[in-house]
Amino acid sequence: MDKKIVYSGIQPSGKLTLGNYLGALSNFSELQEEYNCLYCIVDMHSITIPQVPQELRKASLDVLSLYLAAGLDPKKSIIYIQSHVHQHVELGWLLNTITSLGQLERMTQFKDKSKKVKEVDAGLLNYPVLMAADILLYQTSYVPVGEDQRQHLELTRDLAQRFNSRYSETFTIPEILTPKLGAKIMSLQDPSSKMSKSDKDENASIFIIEDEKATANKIKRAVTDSVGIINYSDEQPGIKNLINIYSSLSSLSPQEIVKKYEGVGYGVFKEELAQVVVDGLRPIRNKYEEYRKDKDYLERVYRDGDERASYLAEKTVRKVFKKMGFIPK
Ligand code: AQP
Repeated sequence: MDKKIVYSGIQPSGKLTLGNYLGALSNFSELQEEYNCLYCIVDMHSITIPQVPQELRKASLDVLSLYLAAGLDPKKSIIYIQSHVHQHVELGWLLNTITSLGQLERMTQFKDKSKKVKEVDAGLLNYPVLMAADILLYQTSYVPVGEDQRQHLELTRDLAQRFNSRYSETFTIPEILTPKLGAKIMSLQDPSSKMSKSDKDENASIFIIEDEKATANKIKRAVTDSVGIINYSDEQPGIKNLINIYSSLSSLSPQEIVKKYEGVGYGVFKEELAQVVVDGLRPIRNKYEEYRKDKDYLERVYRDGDERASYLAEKTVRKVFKKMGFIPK
């Protein structure tokens, strides 16, 4: 492998949202030309929140189909399922032993997600360590993820540096690759929290796969404000979020959008935004069904990905075991 490595993954923890698309998925395919890419369905992360087993199985194949529909090519990239490559869990455990508890407790996602569950399991706290293992296993240089994952990537870099200085140079230090606009897409119903596939309110998220009418209705119902003027300002977080969505799916910058809609009411703006979103998602929506129906092809893709990913992961884990003092078997 002479090209640099790109690594990313998405959890099969529900229906993927426009946030997942703009923050991650839509940026994956163009990287395939320049880098050696690994794209993972991170099912072991999903179980940090309770899952219904048959839904998890279904959602894993849904994510795989979306990867393919978004243009990921199994001949160019390694596309695989995390639980098939046991080295993720092995490296995750080893990295846990050099991770400080305080650093994990300070993670924003941990704080947010632990508020939403009755009982906080250790898996939720340790999630970023498994994520670090995912990335470090493959000597990754770049990680294309949304802005919301920056803190986890910082932890990954800290762990890699800590391991390298304690046991000698082992891991490549990865860098985050955020989308051009870089915005976190917020909930349509509460612009102070991010659009998230586990949000219970269906109106809060646009799903990549849903009826065009449902998409348009959700945008129509999106929470705005009483100012009545289209501004790109923190004082108007609902409108700002809609402008970010518009800009991410068009060639217009937020400032150009503000100019275009000067003196125009929210109703018209929302209607035109709905058209931009529906048009932007149409290509992936059209291709998705074809892949999702073809179970044999999906199986061939993930089996081949497993083989190629396992080979690379084993090389790293063997090196790490040796450096930490385990007797080779
Ligand atoms: N709202 C968002 N804006 C921009 N990017 C986003 N991502 C997620 N939400 C937004 C990006 O999507 C990728 C996959 O995320 P994930 O499935 O691994 O987990 P997540 O970040 O926790 O995403 P969700 O939708 O909020 O899932 P749940 O509800 O299961 O926790 C990442 O690259 C992320 O940056």
